[in-house]
Amino acid sequence: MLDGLRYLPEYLDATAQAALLGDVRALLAEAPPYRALMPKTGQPMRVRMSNAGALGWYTDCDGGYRYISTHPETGRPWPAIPERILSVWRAVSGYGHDPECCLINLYDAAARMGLHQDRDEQEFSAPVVSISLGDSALFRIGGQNRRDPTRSLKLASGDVLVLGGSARLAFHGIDRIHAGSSRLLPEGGRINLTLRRVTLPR
Ligand code: MD3
Ligand code: FE
Repeated sequence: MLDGLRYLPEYLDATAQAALLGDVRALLAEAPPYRALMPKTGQPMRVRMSNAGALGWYTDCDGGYRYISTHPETGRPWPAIPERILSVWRAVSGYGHDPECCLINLYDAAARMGLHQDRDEQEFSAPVVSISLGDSALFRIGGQNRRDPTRSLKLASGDVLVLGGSARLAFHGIDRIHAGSSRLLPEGGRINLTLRRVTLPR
């Protein structure tokens, strides 16, 4: 059923994780994290976000889920996706074009992400690639219908997940963060990088 799910535990060693974290810190200095607002309700998401790449994922009260090319607060274009992050995509995606979006999700110990599908893109034949840094998370993934049975995976710092095939449109979410499970981030919490192709390559 989830034929396109590839779990690559400990894909990044400690040195690679530290290097990637340095890249992420530089990105966040350029494009500060913000709390996106859920469509209609305007309820702020618990997870703080930022983006790199030509297109950044965003939501607010009026506009709904979408991709935008500039930071909602600074008005500047999103910073480019760092080469080290692109090389993970090139090594694992099996897709012949680079991603357009690197969504950076920042979780504190109490943050969760409800079960959802990623379907704001035009290109679904490209996989989504996820890189976890910092505290472990309990990740849950089901099928293409919200009520399909789910299974859980623990995502630890350095793990990479590739979601292609039927997994690309599977419902998924983060049930909890295991505070104190990693020493990569002195401030604690978890960083997830999600790489996505948004438009159809021309
Ligand atoms: C399965 N992020 O940003 S990463 C998201 O840990 C998101 O921050 C979670 O879901 C996080 O949309 C989960 C793993 C992941 C990412 C994208 C997927 C799983 C996915 C897209 C389709 C199916
Ligand atoms: Fe998602």
